[in-house]
Amino acid sequence: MRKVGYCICCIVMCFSLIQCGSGAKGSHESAGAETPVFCPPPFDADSAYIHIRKQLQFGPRIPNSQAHELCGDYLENTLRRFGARVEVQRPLIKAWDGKWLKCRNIIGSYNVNQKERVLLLTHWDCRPWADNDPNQTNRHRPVDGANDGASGVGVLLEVARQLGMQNPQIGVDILLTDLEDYGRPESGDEESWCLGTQYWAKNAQEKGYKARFGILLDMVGAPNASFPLEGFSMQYAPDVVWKVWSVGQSLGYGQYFRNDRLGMITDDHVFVNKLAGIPTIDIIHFNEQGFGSYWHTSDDGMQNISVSTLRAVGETVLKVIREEK
Ligand code: AHN
Ligand code: ZN
Repeated sequence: MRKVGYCICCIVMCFSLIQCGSGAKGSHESAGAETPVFCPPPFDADSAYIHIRKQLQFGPRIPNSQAHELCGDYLENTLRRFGARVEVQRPLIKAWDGKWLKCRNIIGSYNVNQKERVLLLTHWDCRPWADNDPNQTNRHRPVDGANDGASGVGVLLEVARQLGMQNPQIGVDILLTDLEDYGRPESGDEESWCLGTQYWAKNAQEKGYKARFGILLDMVGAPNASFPLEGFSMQYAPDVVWKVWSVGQSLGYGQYFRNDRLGMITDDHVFVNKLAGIPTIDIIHFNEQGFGSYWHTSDDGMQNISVSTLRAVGETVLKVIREEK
């Protein structure tokens, strides 16, 4: 009985070594049969989930709060721990209500000397007001931002961990932007949103920073999420949309990466396109009914985060990166 088990184990191991070996690239390739073969680790969606929960444990990450300060430290340290070179921008920015906000954009970079680069971004701040809450008394309270904020960060931290274990061929910059969600409600004042990204993009333009393309993640954790072809993404970067959507669909995630066009959403990618000139798309959950019933309410907690959705987005983004040469 024991022997049989051992043999089956051997066969499985040999088979997986052969499989990994055939796909292996780079420095591990050349050697003979006894050399260990490096198997690229897949995206771990549970790890992304834990990173979301961790952010929520600080409390709402609203500007000028202690939770925001401590979570910012955690994000910087985590990117460093995952092998990124970390740079931080900390400007003071005046918001539409006249308040001065302590902005913190966090940039984690891989392959810093590589000229060819891809930009991945997501906002990490929380909206200070749950202004869509059905309960009037909740509307002046901050949101917990599990989906709206923490989900994109959770996915990109796990992407970072994977890139730290196996370097991509292309350079990658992971930008965690601040002050996205401080926008003036129902005002049409588009510039009151995405303050951190506006600052980053102006600076990038001045410094001559370039990337082949950018991918924004926003609200990528909802159960049965739907990511339609968003209008600004299709206007500025249709090729990037099709590249990402076809990878997502080839991995079997066509129920998330829908093929229909819907809406135009003012989000961080608009400012990266307009101000920095980098063709950038938005993977954002919405449908004909909007961004979900819990959007900007007190119900945006872990109960509305699905590991399956995180996996679909994370595997897709990581595969897009690995395929860039
Ligand atoms: C507007 O509501 C103008 N844009 C949506 C951007 C957003 C808010 N993403 C998350 N929260
Ligand atoms: Zn929001």
